[in-house]
Amino acid sequence: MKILYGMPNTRSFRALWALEEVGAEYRYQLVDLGKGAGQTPEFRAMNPAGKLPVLVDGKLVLSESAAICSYLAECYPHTGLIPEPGTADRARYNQWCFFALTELEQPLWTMAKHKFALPKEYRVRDVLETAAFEFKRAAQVLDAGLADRYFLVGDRFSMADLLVVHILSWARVSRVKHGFSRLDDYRERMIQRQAWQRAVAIESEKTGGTE
Ligand SMILES: N[C@@H](CCC(=O)N[C@@H](CS)C(=O)NCC(=O)O)C(=O)O
Repeated sequence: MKILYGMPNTRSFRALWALEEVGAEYRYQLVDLGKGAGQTPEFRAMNPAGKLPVLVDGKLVLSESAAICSYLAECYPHTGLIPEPGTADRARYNQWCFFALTELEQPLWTMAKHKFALPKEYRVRDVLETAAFEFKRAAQVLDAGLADRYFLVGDRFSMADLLVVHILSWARVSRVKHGFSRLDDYRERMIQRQAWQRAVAIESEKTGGTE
């Protein structure tokens, strides 16, 4: 059985949602980062970065949320959550996954780091405005990409949508505005998925909160 090491309201939600999308059998192992559980020797043996999520599947110990989502999609090909390798759709899928992590998420992460995640002495409040500007610029690219589309790739939901929707949700709870109503509508459509709702319910059970 697969084991997901995660904590509510972190990027491990992506892996949790992905597990629900593919219908995998898994156990959710809570790692309380606030209590230093990411820094224990046991956890760092799995992920030297001490970060969540980590997925254990037999002998495979995998970190990086996007890698976990793509891996799960490949393990359950009948779900169609990742396009076939070597196709234009797969190339486009990769494009959006890399965009999600390097362009859309990074400004949000920069804001989070400089508001609370970094030790106080490393926080620079002046970068917040720049990061907000960068987030809007990335959102504009996403908005254009969705201009005539229901999903990011082809005519079905993929893990690329999952990553991007998680990031848009992160912006929403952090009250970071992008100003594109099409992105709000897109997010709203995607979170109607039953797997998203099950993942939210699982996290809520653990915390009383939602992602
Ligand atoms: N690029 C990684 C980032 C993982 C990451 O930064 N996770 C955060 C939670 S959202 C974490 O575990 N932070 C703990 C720490 O920085 O010590 C991914 O997408 O999985």
